[in-house]
Amino acid sequence: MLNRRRAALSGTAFLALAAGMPLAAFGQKKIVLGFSQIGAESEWRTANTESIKSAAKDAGIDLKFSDAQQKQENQIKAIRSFIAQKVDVIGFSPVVETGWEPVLREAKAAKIPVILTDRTVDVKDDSLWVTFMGSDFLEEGRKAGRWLVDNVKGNDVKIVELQGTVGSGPAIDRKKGFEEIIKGKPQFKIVRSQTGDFTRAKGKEVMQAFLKADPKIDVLYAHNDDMAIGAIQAIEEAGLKPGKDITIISVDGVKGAFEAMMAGKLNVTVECSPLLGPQLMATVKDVVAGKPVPKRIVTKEGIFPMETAAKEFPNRKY
Ligand code: GZL
Repeated sequence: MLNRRRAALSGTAFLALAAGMPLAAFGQKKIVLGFSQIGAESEWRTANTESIKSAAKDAGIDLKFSDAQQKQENQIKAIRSFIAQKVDVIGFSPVVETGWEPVLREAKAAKIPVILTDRTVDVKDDSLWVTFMGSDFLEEGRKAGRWLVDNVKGNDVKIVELQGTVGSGPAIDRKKGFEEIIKGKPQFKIVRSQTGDFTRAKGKEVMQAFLKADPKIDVLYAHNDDMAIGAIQAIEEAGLKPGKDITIISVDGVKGAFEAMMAGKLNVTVECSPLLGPQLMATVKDVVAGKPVPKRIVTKEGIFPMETAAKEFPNRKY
């Protein structure tokens, strides 16, 4: 096998191949990236997928893309299929943090490096993945909490919370960061908290239940804009004014959130950028070339209150 290939390769390339580097490492063929995406549950996810697909095209990387419809078993199946296809690199956004060791060990045994994007995994052996690129969800939760403390007055502020997908990194850390800020401030109480699974439909359904159970709700903290937009529909159908009767704090910064803020129905959104495609492709090329990459790449993000929405909206890329 090596002899046959030796004829087609230069000396250094042959030595690198013999050292186990992929042919793609020295431009002998297109890099093949297998990517397992969570699903299409939100505007954020759609923008994330678009960023990955267009960046792969621009980078000349052969992308094998799979949509898991928010099911971990589908992501595991996709990763196994990428291993069988002997892709050069595997990338994925893990729908939840746990349950990944077995399939990541299979990828390591097959000598296929794994890049985590957007969300991370909770595994003991961090040699099972090369790098995690994505937002700091804990800080996003803190930003939401700080905005609340700075902008919502009163000595008995009742908060309801729409959590993201149970067990996912963003849901765990956005909750933790928010609670860290309101801890020791008894005027702020989370009176109800339930998952809306990051979708508009579920966000509306759970908010309807909250409104039935609690006539007095002062604030909604939603872990993403899609759930907040669903909740806005429920609040209006209950005859209340979102953004006025109930202050709404959300995360992502998608176009729908800016439109809601310009309509006066959403008070603030904490930015969480889905535009990870270019950074992912650059990192894939570095990994294939054997260059060192940082274990953690954090995306830089801001916060957009309602009063900034009209000015910022034309600049939005997702
Ligand atoms: C955050 C991402 C979350 C978004 C949701 O990086 O994982 O998943 O906040 C999306 O909109 O569904």
